[in-house]
Amino acid sequence: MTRPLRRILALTGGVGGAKLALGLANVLQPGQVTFLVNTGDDFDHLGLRICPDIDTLLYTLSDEANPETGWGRRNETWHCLEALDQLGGETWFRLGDRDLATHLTRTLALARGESLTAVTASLASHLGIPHPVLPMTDQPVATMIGTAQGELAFQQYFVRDRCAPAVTGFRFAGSEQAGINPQIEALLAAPDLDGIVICPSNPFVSVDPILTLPGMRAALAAASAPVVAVSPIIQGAAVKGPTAKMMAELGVPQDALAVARHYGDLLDGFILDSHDASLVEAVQSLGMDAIATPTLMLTLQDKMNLALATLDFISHIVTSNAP
Ligand code: FO1
Repeated sequence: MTRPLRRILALTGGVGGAKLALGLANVLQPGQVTFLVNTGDDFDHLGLRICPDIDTLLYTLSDEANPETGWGRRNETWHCLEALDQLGGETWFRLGDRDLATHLTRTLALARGESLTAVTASLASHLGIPHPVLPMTDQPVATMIGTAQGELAFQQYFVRDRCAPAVTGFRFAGSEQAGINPQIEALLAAPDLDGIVICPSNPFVSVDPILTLPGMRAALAAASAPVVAVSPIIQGAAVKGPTAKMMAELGVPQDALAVARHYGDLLDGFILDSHDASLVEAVQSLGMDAIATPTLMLTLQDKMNLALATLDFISHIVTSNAP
């Protein structure tokens, strides 16, 4: 017999993570799921504070996301960017007219002294999102990409250089001075937290900035809720983004097993795609539970199905761990 799950915490980064987040948001009640978002991608650009992963999640949860790119807003226009180009401004990072309203609102609020947590809560509320969306920290953390040509700031590597440079390692500048968002710390200690989900985001640049925050791994391990990750790799390839390319460049095998090994003893369970069912036993031999289920999320129904499968898996782990 399994009992209904109470509260769930979902760790998420960019576009891949936001898909499962949307599934969870659709199958859970408001108040049942909290989203913990990577802020290592955040940067200052054109005088504005840009928080790409927060905005991708906010737009996805409010049905405002651009369906072609997964980031930015739907029905976007680019008049400001075109005028900027005419004036010789920087246009490699594409900020749409409607998207600019978010960056303006955030930048002004931060300048007034509001925390990123407060600004994000206000944006989420104005976009009609009933679930808490929490930045991993209120202090600035900047993901830096080590490459053969030297270190690059994340968006220079990701957008300007289109992930072309071979990566040699990662650094999360400011992480040592950053504190875990206090609301996350409280949730991790809450007795009704029943599950922690690591969404299928890039392990190196979307999830590791979260896990590297001082005390985060220990707080996740100390939580009574099981930690379950969904593989961002299917049959050796990433659905979107540079995860598989990074694995090859780092000399790590390009498969879902390597992702499970990367998270290691943090995990109680790992979800593989059905196409990788042959890896279930190898993942279990790492000392965690494992299942294989369809993880490719093309439709809203796919996202909800994966969310339900993830919650079932958590229930199964909770039940089998019960005294
Ligand atoms: N990604 C791109 O590939 N090109 C862009 O021009 C771009 C602009 C952009 C603007 C606002 C925003 O919130 C996100 C944007 N992204 C863009 C996506 C973003 O940089 C990455 O997807 C994430 O940082 C990786 O998770």
